[in-house]
Amino acid sequence: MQAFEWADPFGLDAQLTDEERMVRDSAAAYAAEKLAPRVVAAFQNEETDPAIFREMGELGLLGPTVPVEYGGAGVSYVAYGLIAREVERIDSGYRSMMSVQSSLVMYPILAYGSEAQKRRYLPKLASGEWIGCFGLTEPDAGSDPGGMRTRAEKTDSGYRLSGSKTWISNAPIADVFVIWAKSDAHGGKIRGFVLDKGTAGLSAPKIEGKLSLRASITGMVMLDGVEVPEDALLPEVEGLKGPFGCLNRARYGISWGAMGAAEFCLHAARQYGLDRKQFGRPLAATQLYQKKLADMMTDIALGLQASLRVGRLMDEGKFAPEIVSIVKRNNVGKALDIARTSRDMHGGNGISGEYQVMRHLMNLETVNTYEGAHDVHALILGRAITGIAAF
Ligand code: TGC
Ligand code: FAD
Repeated sequence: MQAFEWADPFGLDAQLTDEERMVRDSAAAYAAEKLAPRVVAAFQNEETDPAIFREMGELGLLGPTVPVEYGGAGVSYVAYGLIAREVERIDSGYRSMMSVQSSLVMYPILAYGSEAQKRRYLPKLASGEWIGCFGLTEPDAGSDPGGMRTRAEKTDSGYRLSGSKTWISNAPIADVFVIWAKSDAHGGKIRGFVLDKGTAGLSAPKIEGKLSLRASITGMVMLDGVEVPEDALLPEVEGLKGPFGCLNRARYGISWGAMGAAEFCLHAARQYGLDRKQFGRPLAATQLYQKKLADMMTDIALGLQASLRVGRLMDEGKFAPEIVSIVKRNNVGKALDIARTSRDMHGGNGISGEYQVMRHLMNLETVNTYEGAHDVHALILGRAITGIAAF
């Protein structure tokens, strides 16, 4: 009989390849040595360190699934998920920085870009020399991106983009902007454009005062008649399936990442309960405390197995977007509950920055909303079950 391992009940480790274990260990070491010492102050002071992109780039953590010929590491989607899990074990904001760059900026250039766009952008994004952002959401188009107002008008030499995007991760420090707009020249269909920092009419003011994801900078993107050449257009995709193709990858990564944050909260609650005595015994010796730990461990173990299955299917090119909705919605929802329970189990100490669980809880509120809000994923699944769109 096998001994039970509470931190890995289903033997996830044994289901990975040697390469995936190596990627995970390298991400875990980086996260523990370089990210963990910075995060409490970065969150408190609402500061994003752009050097993190270069550090991650050196280790091959940016666009890890992108082929080596374009500067990526050419590893599996399971490896990508494992990176997200290790980075988000420290902070959802750091995972956000990594996953926007990887799934929302590098992926569309790889999947929908011209050869020239791939050669120009991907190596510098992979190394972290350039930082990217992804502009889909607008002030009046969040869950319903099909209602976007941003327009691309044809000019003699290219396109003129006008409109505004909001809640855009990395935008104020971005060098590369992937922007989705309705293009008059393509019958009003949504098209993707790659814009460079410094183009006249393009600006990205910071959104100040977030109470969540404070270590990850967020901004608006203002497009005031931005003129771009013809070759700024991503040639290989048209319609909402362009941005959604990117979101499938990012949402999948989030499903692993949220479990990393939840694992931090479980491990912290377990240790706190073993160390802290009340009524003459450790908190961990009480039935209620143990039940909470058992629920947390169960949800994490099930969530990780589900994400592993989705990752394997993604690597085989055989996934349906709805299974990504299942794991994004489930794992983030469970992580949010786990973070809240862990905060409670830490008593008064749970609200202090030092114990970190409240920071995870605050971050996960954003993670539950972005990349398709929790209820929007329920509606995607409801449509799949009934055949009726109830959005
Ligand atoms: P719908 O009619 O369902 O679809 C329109 C077209 O898109 C195709 N499609 C997909 N393709 C690939 N993957 C998917 N997951 C797809 N979902 C839909 C679909 O086949 C169709 O194609 P075609 O060729 O027939 O035109 O579109 P709808 O307008 O009814 O959509 C409804 C809904 C709810 C599914 C969708 O709008 C939605 O998912 N809303 C949520 C919006 C969202 O997730 N925004 C994310 C913004 S980016 C972000 O949050 C980054 S945070 C990152 C960080 O910091 O980590
Ligand atoms: P709304 O769509 O207005 O939704 C508000 C509430 O109504 C939600 O609870 C939702 O579930 C519910 N709701 C909506 N429609 C329905 C319906 N039909 N039936 C029932 N309930 C419904 N976007 C980007 O493009 N790029 C980024 O990099 C990016 N980064 C982000 C970073 C942060 C920190 C945050 C907070 C957001 C970011 N977003 C980004 C935007 C994010 O994707 C949107 O906030 C999200 O899609 C929800 O849109 P909304 O905020 O407009 O909410």
